[in-house]
Formats: sequence, structure tokens, C-alpha cells
Amino acid sequence: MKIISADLNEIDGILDQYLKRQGEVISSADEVVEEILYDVQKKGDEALKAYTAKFDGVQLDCIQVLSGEIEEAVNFVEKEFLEILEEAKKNILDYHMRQKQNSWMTHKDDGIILGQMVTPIERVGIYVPGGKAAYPSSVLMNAIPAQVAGVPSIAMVTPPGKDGKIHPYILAAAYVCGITEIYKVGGAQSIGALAFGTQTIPPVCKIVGPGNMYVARAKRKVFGMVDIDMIAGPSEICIVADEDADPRFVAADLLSQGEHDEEASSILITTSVALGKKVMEEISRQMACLDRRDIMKKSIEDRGLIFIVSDMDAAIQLANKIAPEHLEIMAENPFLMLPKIKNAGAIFLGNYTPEPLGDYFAGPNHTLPTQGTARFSSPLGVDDFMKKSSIIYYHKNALEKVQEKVIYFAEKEGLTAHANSIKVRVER
Ligand code: HSO
Ligand code: ZN
Repeated sequence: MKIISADLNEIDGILDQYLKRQGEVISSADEVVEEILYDVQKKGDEALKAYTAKFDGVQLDCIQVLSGEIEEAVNFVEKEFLEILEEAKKNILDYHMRQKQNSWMTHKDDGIILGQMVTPIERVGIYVPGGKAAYPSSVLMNAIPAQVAGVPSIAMVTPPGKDGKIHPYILAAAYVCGITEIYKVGGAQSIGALAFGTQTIPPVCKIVGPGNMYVARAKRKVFGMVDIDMIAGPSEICIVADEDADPRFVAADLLSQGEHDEEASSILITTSVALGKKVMEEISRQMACLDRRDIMKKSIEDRGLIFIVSDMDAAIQLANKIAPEHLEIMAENPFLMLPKIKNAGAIFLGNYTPEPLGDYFAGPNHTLPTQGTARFSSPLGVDDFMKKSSIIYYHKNALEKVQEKVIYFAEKEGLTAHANSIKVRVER
């Protein structure tokens, strides 16, 4: 972990180097992904089964998860876990209900009505990764905003294990959300299936959910034919802390994101050199007894940074430049700093609001902009599952009032057929 004395005037040019954000490079996966998508488009289910045999090591007769399998998973899962999933669902639901936008209409001058109609996307596909990154929390975070938006048809895809089964915790989370259309297919092939449709899987209008490089590249390739959510990069946490912050808390939170991925980024910005040093000691101490220490060790060694700045204003300015996925503020009055924060996916205020609270339970979405994209994008939310249509109504008299101007405008563009569609209505 590097300690850097940050002079904001100098740091601008070298920040990218420190952050080691690579973005999505043109990848060697592209060729493979294109071939898979092409196969799925041509051969449908047959291609899905062949790729599942090849990549997941299981020959499936039936791609769709049967209701008995969901029941079996729900019976297997601990009762307490189901209850916690339910409570988390309630919090996530409450939060997202507040995001829902209504349609509106307004009467302008005489005989003119304008408006905007908000409608849910008709069918959405949720990708849920398998293996070690099989997070039931991500099922909730993707399904609930779609349901709040009113999406009538939701399909979930996730790769099966070698035994041909889906992870029971994933099925339990789907059950809690009431998602019953689930397919045992992952990777680029599942993205192709959702985009093009197969004999078993009807096509969707939008694909959401995190995935590995193959899934991400496949999502990029089908974008345009269907919509996609963001392409999430490795997890990031940035903590702004003053000299009174507890080094144990700071270290624990930096490690919490470090465990996601060897390429995760954990950054502390502080005014206190003493805190920086204590946090480094704490990191080594805490890491030693955590399961995923090998992953954290690598991410913290390669990408862990401690910036020492002159004051808390400078700390926020630097955080704004980083535009992190998660920003924690551990300072005396964090609410006073809020108006100065410009770029962050989610903001965690105070000493008792650790980031994992947001990952699982508090209510806001945990699918957040990474890689500095918080400069221009937002957390996944209800809006991502809705679209808008403009509404325009003119009474005959209202049209007659403006006809000359519109005809003039159309003729200036050289579009006489446009002008004509007005003329035929006003000419006697
Ligand atoms: N922190 C992750 C989401 C997650 N954490 C899921 C635990 N489970 C997003 O950056
Ligand atoms: Zn997390």
C-alpha cells in the first residue's frame, strides 16, 4: 500500500497512473464471444447445451429450472437466511419505490396538451454469475427495481454447477423476489440467448447484471439490439477520514472491497499521517484472519493507496476527481461535507455506516458506477427499467394558430412534405 502526499495541483496528471484503472480494453475474448453469439443466433438451444457442456462441464436435458428445484433450494436454505432476505427485500423495495416517476400531462395554451408517459420495459433478463461471485444480494438488487418499475416479464439466467444445479442461495433469493422463470445458462451464450431468443428462452428487451469479461463483452455486442445496464468494473472504495477516525474501522472497510477482486481498489484520503500509518498496521493485522486474504493482499498491494492531504476540503476535491463507486466519509460532521461531493456512486456517512451495509441491507442499490463513471452515471434504479413516451395533442384551432411558423420551418429544411402535412389540414 502506497502513502502519497497529495498536492492537488500536481496530482491531476498522475492520478490515472496511481489508480491503475484500465477500463475495458479491446479483449482477446472478442473473437470467442462473437463465435458464441453467432452460434446461439443460428442454433438456439442446441448451441446453449453444447456451450454449457463445454464451459460448465454438464450436459443438460432441460435448460429451464423447474419449480421443484426452487422448492428444494428453499427447503435447503436456513430459515434465518430466508428471513434476512425478506427483510433486505423490504428495505430495497421501500427505497426503490421512492424512485418511481409518474406520467404527467399539462394544458398549455388553448387546445394544447403535452405530456410524458412513463412505461415499464416489457421484458428484462437478469444475469447472475455463478461460482465464487454467486451473490444472492445481486438477485435482489436487480430484480426489485425491475419489479417496482412494473416490468411484467423477468427472466433470470445463471450458469449451473457441474451437478447441473443452480446455487441454492441464488434460487432462494429468486424465490423471495417471486422470480420463477430461470434458465441454467451462463457466459456469453446466455447473453446471446436473451438477446436473440431460442426455442426455450423468449428474447428480452434489456439485459442487466454483472458478469465476467465474456459476459461483459457479449453485453456490449448485443447492445443496440437490446439495452444493457452499465458494465461494472472491479469494486472500489474510497474513504475520506479525519484524524479522529478509528483506524480499525477504516482498515476493515478498505479490506471489505479488497476481498471482491484482485483488481479491486481501496483508497484512503486523510489529513492525518498518523491515521494512515495505523490503518496500514491494522490492515495487516485484520487481513491475517480473513478467509480471502490472498485476494485482498494482492489488491491492497497493487492498488491500495493512502493520500495525505492538507485539509478536508482537499480530501473531498480529490475524492471528486477519483469519482469512486463507494465513498465513505468518516469525519466529525459528514453531513456538512455532502454538498461538496460531486462524483460518487454511493456515499456512506459517519463511523457506523460501513459499505457492506449498503451491499446487503440498507435499501439503495449496490450496482453502482465504477472506473470513474460516477462522473456521468448513476446507481442502477427503477429508471433503468422504465422508458418514456412524449404525448402531444393540438386542437384544430391551436394548429391553425402556429401553422405558418411550422410550414416556414419545414421549408427552411427543404422538407416540403413536412410542410404539406400541415397545409392539408389548414387549407380550405
Ligand atoms: N460491493 C459489490 C456488491 C456486493 N458485495 C455483492 C457483496 N455482495 C459491488 O461493488
Ligand atoms: Zn461488496
